[in-house]
This record gives sequence, C-alpha cells and structure tokens, in this order.
Amino acid sequence: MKSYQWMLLALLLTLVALPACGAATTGGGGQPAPTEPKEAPTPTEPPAESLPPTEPAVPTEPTEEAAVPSEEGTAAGLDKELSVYNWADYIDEQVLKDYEAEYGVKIIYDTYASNEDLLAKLQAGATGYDVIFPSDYMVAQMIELGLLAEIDHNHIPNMKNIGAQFLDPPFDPGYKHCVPYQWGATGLAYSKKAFGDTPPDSWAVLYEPEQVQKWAEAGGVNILNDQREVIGEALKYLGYSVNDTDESHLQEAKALILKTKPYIKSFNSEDYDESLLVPGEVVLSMAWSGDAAQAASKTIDEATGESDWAFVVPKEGAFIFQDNVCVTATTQRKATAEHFLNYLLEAENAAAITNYTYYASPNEAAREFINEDILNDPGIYPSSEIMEKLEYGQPLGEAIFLYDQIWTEIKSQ
Ligand code: SPD
Repeated sequence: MKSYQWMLLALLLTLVALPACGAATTGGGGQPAPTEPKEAPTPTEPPAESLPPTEPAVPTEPTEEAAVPSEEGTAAGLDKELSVYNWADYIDEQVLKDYEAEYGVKIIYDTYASNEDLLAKLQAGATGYDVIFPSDYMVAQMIELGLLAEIDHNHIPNMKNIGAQFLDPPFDPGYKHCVPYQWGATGLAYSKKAFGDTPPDSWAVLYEPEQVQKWAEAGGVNILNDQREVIGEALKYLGYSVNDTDESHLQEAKALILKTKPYIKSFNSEDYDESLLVPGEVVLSMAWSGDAAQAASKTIDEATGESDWAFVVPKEGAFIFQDNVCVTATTQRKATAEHFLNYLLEAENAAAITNYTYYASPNEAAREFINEDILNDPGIYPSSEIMEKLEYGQPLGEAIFLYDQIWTEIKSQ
C-alpha cells in the first residue's frame, strides 16, 4: 500500500471510532447513562415469604421527586431487590406491590413477632435484611450494638411530612438511623358481650388468678408473646415502671405471671387479631391498639353497626410505643433502602398503611387521607388523659439478662 493510502485508511478509522468514544462518556445526549440495577446478596436465612411478582417486571424511570442519585451519578441506581423484615400484619401489602411495580425493585418480605425476635435474628448473623421496623427502646439498643446504618436525610425529603413532635426522639436523636412509622399503646381487647355491664379497667383481669380463670372459662384468654409486654404490664399492675430493673420487683412480677399462666389459652402476638379475636376464639386478650381496632373493624354487626370487640388502656397505665423504619448496618443496598423509606413516608402511602393496620400515624400530611373513623377512635389516638398514663420502653442495660431468664422460666413452666 502506498503512503497516501495508509494515511487515508488511518483517517477513516479515526472518524468511525469517534462517536463510539463520545457515547461511552457522555450518554450521547449529554445525560448520564442509566446503570444496570446491582445484583443483591441473598439473606443468610431465606425470608419466609416473598410477594407474588407484579407487572411490569421491568424497572420504570423514577419520578424526579423520588429519584435518588447513585454513587455513579445515575438517575435511578436502585437495586433489583430489597429485603424487608417487619412485624406481622403491619403493612398494607398493596403499598409494597405498588413500589415493586413503580420502581421494578422486588421486595423480599418476612415478618417477626417481637423486638426480641428481631434482635435475636440479627445477632444470630442474618445479614441479608436491608430494612427493619424496631420499636423505640430496641432502636436505642441496636444503635449501641452497631446494628443500624446512619441514613442520609437528603435522600428522604418526605421527612417533611412528619409532625414536629416526632422528629427528635430520645432513642435516636435527630432520627439519624430511622424514620418514624406508626405508634400505639398496649391494653386489653375484650368482648363486650362477655363482660356485659362491667367492662375491664385494670390489668387485674390478666394478672389475678381467680379473674383470669373466670375469663378462661367464659371463652378464653390470650396474651402477647412478648417478654417486655408481659413482664412490663405485670410491673405496671404492681405499681412499678414498665422499665423497672429491680430484681425483687421482677421476681414479684414473675410470681404473678406464673400463677395466672395455667389459665392462659395462648401466647400470640403474630396473628391473634385474625385467628383469635375475629372468630371469637377468646373473650379477652392483651393487645396492641391497632390490632384490637383492626379486629373490631372486621367484626361489625350489620344490624347494630357495632363490633363486639372493644379496647381499653387499664387504669394502672401501660406501654406506649413508637415503631420505626431503619436500615441495617449490613445492608449492601443502602440507596434503595433509603428510597423505600422515603416512599413509605409519602402522605398517601402512610395513610394507606394506617387505613389498613389501624395504628396511629406520625405523618401529618397523611391525615387528610386517613379514614375519619380511625382519626376519631380514642383507642387509636388516645385522649391526653390516657396519654399521661402511658410509658415508653427504655433499654434495660444489664437487666436484660434477668428479663430473658424470667421469660424463659415463664415460657417453659
Ligand atoms: N401487628 C403489628 C404489631 C406491631 C406492634 N408493634 C408493637 C411494639 C410494642 N413494643
């Protein structure tokens, strides 16, 4: 080949290569090219349930408001999957399906029955969960144990929807690790028919043996399968704090519980509303406010417009709780987890969740979408008089070992 022919060939090759170099660096139109969703690790223990696949399976472009810039500066940067571990029956699953359909992120969903079950799972080395829902005292404990990641509030603009009184809780100052989810109180769910003219007003119905025996014979009694609740409410009945760590007080509480245990039909905090309250398998249960209200809403008599189930906070007082949505320290999908937290805080989504679970929402912007009967239910949004009797759980420090030991004795005897 002659030298001018070589030069012509070299010029031609350069012209062909130039546009390809440009596309690789600028995205052609000057926009960054979207990246492929990242492959996510599998949880160490596979979650029990995952949601049925939804259409479309292909990721859609997130809206400008919801978009989270990834480290590479891409528009979406969401992972293909997100592993969510929540309390049993604590979300409207349609909200999860909508998230999957809108963003193409598959939610792997699993549930637990108590804060202690959640902690035990994480401490046993389950590193695959990205998003969890611990209560107040458990958030504090998990922060101390290094189990939670700090979140970037620039990725959670919907925090603006949260009421000011919820923004700076003592268990996670400035909400550095979590966002608020729902709140409620513990009390007694009871059958109005069974109790007639003398509705319960004291924990005595659960902690005085002759009274529990009466309600056991009248149709059955359930208590929550939750050590802080069962021991804490016994302490409250005895006139102590739900957070008491004095050994002699704890032994008093244990003795009380052991005397009533023979009359307890079940320890159930997972599906007691659906499996025990709704079908009338018991007439009395220790209950969380939302679960009791949900059971009542499902048993409304068409003729009277009323349910047989009612809920009361005993006069001695009880636990109040703030449940939260947090990101685990071991997550490999932090940006997606934060994107999901932000989604849960959208006003319509927070309202849909409360309209399903019947728990109170800290989301002010959601109020206009929450059903009136929920907003006006004093069992869900208690009066200030009741609020004064309620006490938040605190971490127990070393006394947690004593609680664990007492709980094991209660459950095994
Ligand atoms: N069925 C959902 C129950 C969730 C309640 N969280 C309770 C926290 C009590 N410490």
